[in-house]
Amino acid sequence: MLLESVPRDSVIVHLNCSDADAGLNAELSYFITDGNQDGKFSVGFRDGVVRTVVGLDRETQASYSLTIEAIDNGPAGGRKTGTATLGVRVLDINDNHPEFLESSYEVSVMENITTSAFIVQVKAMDADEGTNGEVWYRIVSGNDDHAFDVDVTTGQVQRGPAALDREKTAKRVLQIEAFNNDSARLSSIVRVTVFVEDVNDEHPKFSQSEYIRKDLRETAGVGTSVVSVQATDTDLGPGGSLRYAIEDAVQDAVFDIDEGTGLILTAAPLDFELHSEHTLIVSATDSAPPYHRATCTVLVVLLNELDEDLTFTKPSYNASVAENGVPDMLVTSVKALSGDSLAFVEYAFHPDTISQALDQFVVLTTLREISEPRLHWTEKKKTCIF
Ligand SMILES: [Ca+2]
Ligand SMILES: [Ca+2]
Ligand SMILES: [Ca+2]
Ligand SMILES: [Ca+2]
Repeated sequence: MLLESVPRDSVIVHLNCSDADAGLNAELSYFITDGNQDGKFSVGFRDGVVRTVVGLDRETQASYSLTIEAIDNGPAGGRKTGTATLGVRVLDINDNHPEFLESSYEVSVMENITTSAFIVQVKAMDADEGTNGEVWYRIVSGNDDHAFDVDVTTGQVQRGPAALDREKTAKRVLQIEAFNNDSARLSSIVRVTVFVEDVNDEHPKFSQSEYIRKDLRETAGVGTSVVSVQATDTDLGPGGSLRYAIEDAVQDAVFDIDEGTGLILTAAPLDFELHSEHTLIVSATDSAPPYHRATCTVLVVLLNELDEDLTFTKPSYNASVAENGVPDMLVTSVKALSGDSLAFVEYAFHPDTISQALDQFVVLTTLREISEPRLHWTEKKKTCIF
């Protein structure tokens, strides 16, 4: 038995043949006559020492059966021969790396595969024998997040504890090592590319949770742009294609939305006096099952405009004053109401008011609540008609 690592020119055995004759008739010559086709062995012509000529390789040939002949030097025609068989068994050493059957591996998987789901089988062969040829596997790079596992003995790659996410990384590249688990640790590495295929697993996201449009004129016509909402969805194809809708208008439905662009328009006349602001719930929904949906709020605040008439509480007011009344005496109060929800109403005498009245009375027009403007007596006068 020989280790395959035996150096060249090593002595294997010293043949010890004997010949009962004397002189030349007993002088023996040795030859290998069979089993040495690859010339790995030699035998000393005279001394019968069998040696290795070159290094051996168990993986090429694990055993030899050498036929060795010994011939005496008797006269030609009368030589005697003897043969012996030398069995040589070559013992293994770990001198071969595991080698992957493929130069690289590529596979596609859906991003939502579950833990332990099968991904790909890698396989390496090792020409050595026994534990020297046992191949173990491990992932040496590309798996910092533990999205993959490889079975140490079978080389089966499966999903690990962490989920895959195409939106984060659509192509994963692993380096997998096949190795002999001994001190020599012969190994080789193969590249495994995993293409992560999309599924519709992302929800639309609005750029803001609330959009506010202030100062929309209540007289804005139908079709006026109000505000544009925007949502994004990072899935591919229909799973990332969004449609907008007004889900719920708390007040009357006076708005419409472009389902493709998210632009909100007025769809009916507005009226500050009816609703000074509008709150809408707007949704964005993707276009593939299971149809993920997100919502946002849109607040529209109207701008009041003077589109309503002012009316006095009475068509006419009558007041009497004593002719000896003193200046700054209260004569009467008038009150006007506005349909425009104005905070202030300003009062003044009508331009047609007669000049005597203008000389003798004054209307207080300070910007106060509309309730109490007062006419004041300024000078004696019997009657005033405004
Ligand atoms: Ca090996
Ligand atoms: Ca070997
Ligand atoms: Ca989606
Ligand atoms: Ca996706």
